[in-house]
Amino acid sequence: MSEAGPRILTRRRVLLGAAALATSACDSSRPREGFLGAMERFNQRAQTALFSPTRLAPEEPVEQLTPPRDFPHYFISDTVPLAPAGWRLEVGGLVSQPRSFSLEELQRLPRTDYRIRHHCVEGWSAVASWHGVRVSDLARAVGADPRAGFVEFRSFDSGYYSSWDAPGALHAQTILAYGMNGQPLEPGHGAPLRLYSGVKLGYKMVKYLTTVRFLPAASGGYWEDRGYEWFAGV
Ligand SMILES: Nc1nc2c(c(=O)[nH]1)N[C@H]1C(S)=C(S)[C@@H](COP(=O)(O)O)O[C@H]1N2
Ligand SMILES: [Mo]
Repeated sequence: MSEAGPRILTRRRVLLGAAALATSACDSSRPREGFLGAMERFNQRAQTALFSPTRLAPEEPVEQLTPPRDFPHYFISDTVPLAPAGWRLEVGGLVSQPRSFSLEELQRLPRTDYRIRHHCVEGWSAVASWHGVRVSDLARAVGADPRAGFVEFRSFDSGYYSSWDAPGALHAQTILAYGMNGQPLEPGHGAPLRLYSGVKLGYKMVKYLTTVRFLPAASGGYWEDRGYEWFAGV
């Protein structure tokens, strides 16, 4: 797949100044340097300060559901990535009990359900209901160190990955989803397990998960390394 430069600006970015409007991530091959890089660092600080861990993305009414066949499918591999036999989720980093989980083991942890809107940086949005286990519940299960300010998510989709600030990752609406619209997650949407959230843009929600690591510093991300905003809050 290919993604064009960000065509939508988050409300906060618009509020934060017209200067952001004058720039496009496509203008520079090294968008993190110079003016745009300075703007991103400024935005990141401002967005982190504005982020409310208790604010919830609005639940959508059932009439707003996007017909399932119209919900786009994105993956960077040439064909739909399929889970390797014996798939397990590895969880490690700054945790007291690093371990791996089968899907059944994850499904025995508390389940969270919601119906919210997805925002892709390419300009489309769509609504689905999602269910899975909160990253915060997983963090508790492995004894994540509160000093881990970042969480990294990796996949078996040609190395696609992302890293999140801990407040975003531990938000009540950030889950490792194993179901969509009441059904088991389909391969096109990231089976067996994907990240989903009400607080980030689509490219932060890594599908086809393999590992979750609690880290003392941010790593990058597939699109983030190509100049997309790292914080990417909605
Ligand atoms: N592994 C993986 N995760 C990914 C992507 C991807 O290409 N590979 N694309 C991201 C983008 S840009 C979006 S908008 C959402 C799309 O999720 P969907 O395919 O279920 O609509 O997945 C995100 N997670
Ligand atoms: Mo996206």
